[in-house]
Amino acid sequence: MVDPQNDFCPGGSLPVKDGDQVMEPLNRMMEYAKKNNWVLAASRDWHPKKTNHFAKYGGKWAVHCVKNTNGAKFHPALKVTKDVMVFSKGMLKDQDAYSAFQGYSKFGETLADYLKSYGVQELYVGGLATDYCVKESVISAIKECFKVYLLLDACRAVDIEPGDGDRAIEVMKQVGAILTTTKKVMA
Ligand code: VGL
Repeated sequence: MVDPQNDFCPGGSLPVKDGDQVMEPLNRMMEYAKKNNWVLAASRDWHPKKTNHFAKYGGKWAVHCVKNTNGAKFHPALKVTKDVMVFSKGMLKDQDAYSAFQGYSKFGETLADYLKSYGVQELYVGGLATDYCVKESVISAIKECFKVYLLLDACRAVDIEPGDGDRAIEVMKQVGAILTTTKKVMA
């Protein structure tokens, strides 16, 4: 689960249209995953107050997901239980860190190391936002040799330019991601 955080949802500082609607399919997918004893992981943007990721310090974005703020919390509808390992990213002042694979757990482990330590070979990916962090995470995952299923109903795009989300999906498909939905996976 990529960055299912308040600031990327309606009412947040960098809202993605219908961003909150990914929580329900992600919750269902987590239940299914738990039944199958799959490994659960979530990334979160965890920025310092001042970072050149933010427009006011030379970057691209409104201030969002500043560590330890409400905006950085996981959306309250998402059932983040203790068995979800959290990977924080973008903690340096000069880092965008769009990819979940740039994150670290509270034990200092990277996502790739964590997943590989469990022998994980396939990932089911959803979250926010399709055209930034989901896309970059999927590209990293494929570089790390995971087989990637993109859960189309469980992600939403920023769409700064109309069509960005659809173009990102096409890129993910081109690099080898399998396009699917939570319903198809659970059927
Ligand atoms: C994201 C824009 C800026 C994302 C993060 O999670 O996709 N988008 N920072």
